[in-house]
Amino acid sequence: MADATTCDREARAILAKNDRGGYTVPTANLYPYQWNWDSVFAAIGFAEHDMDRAWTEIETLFRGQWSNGMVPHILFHQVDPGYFPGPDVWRGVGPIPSSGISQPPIAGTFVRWLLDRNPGAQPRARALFKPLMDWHRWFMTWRNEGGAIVVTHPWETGRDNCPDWDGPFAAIEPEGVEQYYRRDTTHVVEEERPRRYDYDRYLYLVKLGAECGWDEAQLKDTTPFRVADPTMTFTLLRSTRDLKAMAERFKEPVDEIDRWIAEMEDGSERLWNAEAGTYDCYDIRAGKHTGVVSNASFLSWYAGVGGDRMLEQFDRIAGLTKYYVPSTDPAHPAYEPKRYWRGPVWAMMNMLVATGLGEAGHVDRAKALTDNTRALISKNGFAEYFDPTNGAPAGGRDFTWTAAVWLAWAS
Ligand code: 9YW
Repeated sequence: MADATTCDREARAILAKNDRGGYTVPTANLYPYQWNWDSVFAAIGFAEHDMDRAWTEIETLFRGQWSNGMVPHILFHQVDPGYFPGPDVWRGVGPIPSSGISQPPIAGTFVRWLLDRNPGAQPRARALFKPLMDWHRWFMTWRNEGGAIVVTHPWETGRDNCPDWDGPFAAIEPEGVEQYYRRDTTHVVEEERPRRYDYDRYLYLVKLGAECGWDEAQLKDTTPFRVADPTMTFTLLRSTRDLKAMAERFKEPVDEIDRWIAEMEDGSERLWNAEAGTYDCYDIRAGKHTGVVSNASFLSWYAGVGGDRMLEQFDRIAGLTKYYVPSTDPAHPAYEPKRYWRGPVWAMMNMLVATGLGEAGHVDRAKALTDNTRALISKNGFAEYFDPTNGAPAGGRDFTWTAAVWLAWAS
């Protein structure tokens, strides 16, 4: 087990190593581009020792914003053949080659977080305020199903192969997907990555979007995959609350923001699966809940909804494995402790969950979760994710967001 000072040093070195000049990659080789929410986590890591660099990370991300307000999940600043699917497959239509979908909108929350720590940078936060509003408006216009926020691709939630997609995917026949060559499994062992079955469907959905030029109006009617998701709904709701706080500070109007908050507070109820006693996904096409307790279910405190509805589930799951929160409930039949979002622990999700718990007054649980995650990292390194049963590192190594949350916790 490395001591805290050694870990701090290592974490800073990882951010420096993954810095490509104005933006960081999640990790070399496996993910050689700028990812949306990874960059926001990178920013709070940089904030520990370099505030200017922290702001730049988010500013670079917003340089890729589309004219309709969408901020893409990947920006392909420089083509790298080590990653598939690249810009030629996605055919994004923004100012920088990009994917055609978004990612969990945590930027508003962490722009406010940076501003609180660095009030002198108010002009930089102000310059980001309108782009943030435009992005939120894009979600509320195109991805709003009665106040629950939907995704049109699993990659959009950042929880690529979680069992929530098993039902919606079973209804999809991935016709017309050309032969392809995966690169991810040349970097990471297959057992820790999504299956071929999932990749076929990921690519099918990319093909559908690219073929219509990522026309949201058309996709809304035609895509077979339209699923309301707790990661998106809860991060957007939380980020909208933070936008409101900034609007008040900047003396900007808040009426539209208030409407969004009210809508999403109502919409969160659509994600409450009373039968299973959890927040989960809701498959709009099939008209049913997905029935999975995931680490995203516990973002309800972070969003400020549901009171302590999830507390019993939280305590049950926290007691099942040595390290928590596993991305899928270990009691679920689809749980696999090493396979990506089907079981492993993700440090950055834990940071969001712990933030919500702490704010809701569950300070002891927030501290226990943070301590558990810090012990996991100091014993096993800055991996992309970890096996909850024994902490074994999995996926990519020297990972930006694991290093970043370590530093954010330390600062
Ligand atoms: C993809 C970069 C991304 C994360 C996601 C994670 C994975 C792969 O890697 O996605 O192609 O988007 O699931 O949360 O942002 O670290």
